[in-house]
Amino acid sequence: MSKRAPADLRNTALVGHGDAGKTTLAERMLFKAGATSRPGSVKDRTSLFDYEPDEKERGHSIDAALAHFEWKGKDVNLVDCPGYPDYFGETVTGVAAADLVLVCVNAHAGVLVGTLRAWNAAEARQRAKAIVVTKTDLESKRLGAVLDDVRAAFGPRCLPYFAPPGVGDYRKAWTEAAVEADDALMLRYLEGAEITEDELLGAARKAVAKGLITPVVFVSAEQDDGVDRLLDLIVTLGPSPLDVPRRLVKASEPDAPPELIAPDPAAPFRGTVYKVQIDKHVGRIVHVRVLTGTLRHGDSFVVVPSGRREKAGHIFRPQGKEQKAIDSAGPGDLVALSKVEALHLGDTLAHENDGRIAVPSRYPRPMFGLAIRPKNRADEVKLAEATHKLAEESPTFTVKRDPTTGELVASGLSPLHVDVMLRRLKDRYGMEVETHKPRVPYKETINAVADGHYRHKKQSGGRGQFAEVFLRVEPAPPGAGLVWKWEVFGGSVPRNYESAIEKGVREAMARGVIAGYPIEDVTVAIVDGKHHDVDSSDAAFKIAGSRAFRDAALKARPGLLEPIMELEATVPAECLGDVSGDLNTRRARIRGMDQHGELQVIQADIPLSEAQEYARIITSLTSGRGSYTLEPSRFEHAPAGVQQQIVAAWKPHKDEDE
Ligand SMILES: Nc1nc2c(ncn2[C@@H]2O[C@H](COP(=O)(O)OP(=O)(O)OP(=O)(O)O)[C@@H](O)[C@H]2O)c(=O)[nH]1
Ligand SMILES: [Mg+2]
Repeated sequence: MSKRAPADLRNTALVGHGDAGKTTLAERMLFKAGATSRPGSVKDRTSLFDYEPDEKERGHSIDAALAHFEWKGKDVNLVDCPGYPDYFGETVTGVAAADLVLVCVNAHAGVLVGTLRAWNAAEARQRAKAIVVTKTDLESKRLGAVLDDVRAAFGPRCLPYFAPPGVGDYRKAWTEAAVEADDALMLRYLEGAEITEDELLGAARKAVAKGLITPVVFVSAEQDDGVDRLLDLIVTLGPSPLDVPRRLVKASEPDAPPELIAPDPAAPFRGTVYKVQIDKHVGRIVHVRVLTGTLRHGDSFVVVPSGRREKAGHIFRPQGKEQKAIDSAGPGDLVALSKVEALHLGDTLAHENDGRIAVPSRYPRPMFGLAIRPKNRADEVKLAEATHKLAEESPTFTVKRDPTTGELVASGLSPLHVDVMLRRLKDRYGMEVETHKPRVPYKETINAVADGHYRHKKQSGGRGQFAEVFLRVEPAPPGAGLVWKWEVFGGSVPRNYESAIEKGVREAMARGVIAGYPIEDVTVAIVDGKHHDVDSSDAAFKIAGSRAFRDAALKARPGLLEPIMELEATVPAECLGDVSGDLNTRRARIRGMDQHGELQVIQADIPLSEAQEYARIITSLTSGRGSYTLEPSRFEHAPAGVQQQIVAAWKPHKDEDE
């Protein structure tokens, strides 16, 4: 490919609900532009975008994939994103890379939850947008109604770009919206002056970049209808990287209003890592978007804000899974670097460490977890390495040891997402795991003030063991953990045993007293005790501290705290009754409801134990048309019924200090 100016570059992402026909459309665009000799097909497993073996097998996209082509002298980068909510992290990735986001709406299905979420992801990053109505061959007679649906959901600024038959005439609305982006033109328009096509086009381009107009195009990738018009739209109305200032913030104040910088090719280099990929053969591939300046083969740069210096070896331009080496990359270029082990997703790279980073993308939190264990116990270390690699690639997938339950928990956006990742664990790294539902990490606490006492005495010939501790426990505020007090007067317990006693108390707290979960948020005051000059020791005081605490905690009305999550469910309005009714049976408290066109958003607080299976529940309540997010919020006292069940199920093991 010949090297072009940034003004001729068009970074474009295809997003939208699953099955909208995005990959098929991307293939058709590549083919029409002459970049491929025939359009690849998802069904025949020949798509250049869905190149991973599991994408071919499952028949849908899982990872965002990039390819490029030329159209009418412009250089188009196209990122095809998966549509299913299970892989929503990849939509965020595609939006980060693009200047124009094409939100696809299946003509047959209309605006769906996935369409709304994709639109919102583009809005959140202030990207220019266009709507692509796909599969028009299935609904050629209803396109006017589809446009109405789109305008109801995304506003009256959604205007058809070349209306097909049956879709009214929007020329006047188009002109009026376009001149809004250009004050001088607006004046002339209001005075009734003649406005040329070129002037109008210039204004329309600005209007699209500013979000004043969202063009709507109608295509059938399968029938090859409207695809060339979409390509024309991208190159004529889509912003170039030079039209969109990049947003920087101080690494130390990421929430402050961003500073805008012009994407100048002559400025010093700055770029951002928008995707990390671990390839079986090539190893680590780091995808970088150049923000300003130029990156040349062999240049070195620093990671902000750590200041670590790295070197760009070869610079590649991806075409699906193929990588072609290029010499340099300028503003807007989407390039891949290999053999740079220490670069991570979201890193900002720059010529010098000035503490300024690109505004980071926001990914949804993993909300469905499965506890995992290697089938072969000897593989613990190998498993940790492999899951680390997987998690590096996928910002919405984590593998962490739960500090409370000790379980290794793999978390993703949905059961399907976790399933896909665990299959990759097996296929790519040969690691097979057993899975089970994770235990809920409850906590214990106390609800009253109580005194505790223990006298530890053993005489078994030779030197004995002696220690006696009196203490008091009190509830402490949430989040306080352990508040430690030493109230011993007169030296009945020498201060040099304090740390041994505290150690004993902490061990007893970690073991819990009613259900085996750690006790938190208590004040422990050591008030009195006895020691013996010969027989007392740290070990003896540790035991006494531990037992005295247990004695007090059991008398202090111990109780169970359960984790509460913030749930946000987006469902078709007609499912609202079923979804909220179901939430009421799960001890959830509904905090708010919002209507967005045909969709309803419900906010609620729900105990984690009731939300672990929510992915399956919402799918069945909405026939797969609902989606949700879940964020940890706080701990609350578990109701008596729940507490009794968990306490009854607990089988205490013998005290470890005996
Ligand atoms: N009738 C018709 N079918 C189409 C058209 N485009 C795609 N399809 C079919 O729709 C199905 C889904 O197409 P994909 O291109 O995989 O859709 P996608 O949006 O990439 O799906 P995800 O990646 O899973 O989000 C396939 O069976 C295609 O053959 C079209 O223009 N008309
Ligand atoms: Mg796809």
